[in-house]
Amino acid sequence: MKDIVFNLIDEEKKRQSEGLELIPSENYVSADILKAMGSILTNKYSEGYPSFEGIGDIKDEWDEKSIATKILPNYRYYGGQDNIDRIERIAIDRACRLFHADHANVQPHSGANANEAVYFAWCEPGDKILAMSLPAGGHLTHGSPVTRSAKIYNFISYGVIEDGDINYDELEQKAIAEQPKIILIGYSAFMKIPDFERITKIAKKVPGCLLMADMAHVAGLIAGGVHPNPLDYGFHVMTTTTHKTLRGPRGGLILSKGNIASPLKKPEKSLENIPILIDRAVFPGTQGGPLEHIIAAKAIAFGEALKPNFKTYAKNIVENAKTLASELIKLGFILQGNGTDNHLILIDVQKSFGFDGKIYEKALDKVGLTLNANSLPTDKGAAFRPSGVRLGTPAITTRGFGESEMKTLALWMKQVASICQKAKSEENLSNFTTELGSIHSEVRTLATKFPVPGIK
Ligand code: DSN
Repeated sequence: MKDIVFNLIDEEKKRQSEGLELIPSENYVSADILKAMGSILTNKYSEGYPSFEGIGDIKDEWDEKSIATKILPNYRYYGGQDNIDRIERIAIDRACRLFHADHANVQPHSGANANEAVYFAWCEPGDKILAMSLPAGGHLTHGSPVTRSAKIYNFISYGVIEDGDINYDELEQKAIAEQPKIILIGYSAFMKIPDFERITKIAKKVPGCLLMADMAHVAGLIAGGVHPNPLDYGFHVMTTTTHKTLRGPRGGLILSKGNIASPLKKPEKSLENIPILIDRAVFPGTQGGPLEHIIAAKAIAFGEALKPNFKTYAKNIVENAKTLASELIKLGFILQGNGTDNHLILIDVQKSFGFDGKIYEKALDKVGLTLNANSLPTDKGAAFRPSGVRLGTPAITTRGFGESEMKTLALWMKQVASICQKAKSEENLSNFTTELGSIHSEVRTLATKFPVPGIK
């Protein structure tokens, strides 16, 4: 008999096919990626790292450059690794080529694990880390007091200025005054392009400071060449998730510049040794057995991102976001930063329409448009009832949406906002079932014209 879980998976397939995913950190993976994730590679234990010996015989047909030839001793704790080693080496090599890194650790289970491993690789308990604050658009793992890292390290935060850009003066002043061990540039609700050159100059005033970028949100834009790559500007480390704009399986990745050496020998703590310090911090420092079925799927995703058509995808994500932002503005929406330079849009719902982001999120859910309520830099209230909502275009761009669909989407969003204005509360939305239902059926009709990859 079919396990009830499969019924729920079928329901979720229906939800994803018939609705539109606007959460900026979500995307739809290819059928190949799904196949690798569901493969027998999950049966294997592979603690440790692969060597690069004999890698020369693996080559991508679309790329003339040969696969990395760095030789490392094999460092696995279990036998039977021949195939796994080859798969992980392909993932490492493709990640390095994609992001211009000297080294890649493809084992972090998530972005949070990736960040924690970098802190562990470079800092001692109590050391200072300078990062963007959560309300300004930073991430939980960048020092929110509810996290384990915040109990171990001493996080200091910088914010944003009114136009939504990083407060570079504050960043510089705090970097010089506090002399942190890490300066971290990263965010989950920030619509500008960081000035990496300026940040590198600031970091020169902090000797021995590790420059780290958490590019989880924009990694796909970097890979597609429509966003600068911090590793090209002197950053030492870049962490990312693999499932957002990068469109791979759910997981983490750490890219670094520096010397590649054996993870077996504990190296001196120096910026040149960062790759090896990171490898040791991931395993055995903070994780056990790697998820090789996910690593295989990461390798496939990096391969997809190295192909020329990924550049078109990345360009379309940004174009769609800019179109959607300007259509929303025309319809009376007030946006944080007055628009976007990447894939992400933050609407000040309170200022635009006089109700909070949670009501709007719930109402949009009822018409098959999924996004999330989000705090704004100016929010003082509870995180559960923030003033804004956050949305983005990576997933709908994967489905093939373009300019005309962005205009339709903006109109639906305005119609739902007008319903919320009349309803005034979440409970009262039930009085508007007919209006919401009619928008829902329009959403469903459009959505089903643009199939989700991997869903038959
Ligand atoms: N949860 C992710 C996001 O939605 O931005 C960040 O980890």
